[in-house]
Amino acid sequence: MSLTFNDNDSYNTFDNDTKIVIEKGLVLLRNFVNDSNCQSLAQAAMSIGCDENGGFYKTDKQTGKRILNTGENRGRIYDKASRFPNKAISICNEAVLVAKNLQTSCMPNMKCTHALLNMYTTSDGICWHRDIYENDGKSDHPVVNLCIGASCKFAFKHNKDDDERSVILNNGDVLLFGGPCRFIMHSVIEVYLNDCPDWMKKKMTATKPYRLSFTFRDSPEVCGREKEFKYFRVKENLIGQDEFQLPPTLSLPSSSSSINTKNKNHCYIRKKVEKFDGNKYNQAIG
Ligand SMILES: O=C(O)CCC(=O)C(=O)O
Repeated sequence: MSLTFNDNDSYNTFDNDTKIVIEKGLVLLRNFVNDSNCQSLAQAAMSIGCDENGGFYKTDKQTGKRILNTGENRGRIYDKASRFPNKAISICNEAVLVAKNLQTSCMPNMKCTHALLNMYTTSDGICWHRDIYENDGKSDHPVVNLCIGASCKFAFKHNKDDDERSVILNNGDVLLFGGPCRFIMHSVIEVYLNDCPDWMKKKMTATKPYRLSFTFRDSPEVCGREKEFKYFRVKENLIGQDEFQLPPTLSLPSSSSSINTKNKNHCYIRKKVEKFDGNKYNQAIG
């Protein structure tokens, strides 16, 4: 498939208003990828996702029907970087460069070895977790998250008992968490399928609106072992989250002092209202 990309992404501009250090190690790059490149990346993602072997779907053994491979409303593909469009990897590299150069960002470098591509087909998001597994990468090098298609509410906090903070991620936004935020707890609280770019609403394809996230990772330890991480089943695989201890080299920023509250549209704090809900915890996870 030939894809067209253009060079008008916002990383080619000097627009600093769209580059936000939420706190040390947590950077949001608004509208980083232009709409037409997002559309091309979505096209490429859907083509990878339709792959009979290793796409977003599997065959249900009981019904023989094609279902999403997480068993939930989300399709998931984890693989080496070379399986994904070169443009996606270069966006990741540019985002790291930009984030590193922001004063106070404390963002380490990273070399993208792998990517995880999620496709959300309903408003269901992903439950609270930390990216602590081998395929997430062992170092404090950032996880780079590119949002395409429908928007979502993405929440984060350092500790279970902290107040939840969140940002709305829109088509073309990139969020990086590395350094002191590399192991931050995060969750996609909700996907807003109605809030998506025009090209997704148009009847170019039969698909309904969806959200894609490319999350790029520096995980050289799993090179050649990608098959081991092809599936992630919540009940069997979401282990060790409660016992997780931050590596001693990574000191936690004090919860509220470093939060960027300059623009409430970018980042806001929500008072904690929920109790721990075991059922919710067992929802889909990547
Ligand atoms: O889809 C997202 O934005 C987040 C995905 C995520 O949390 C993960 O893959 O660990």
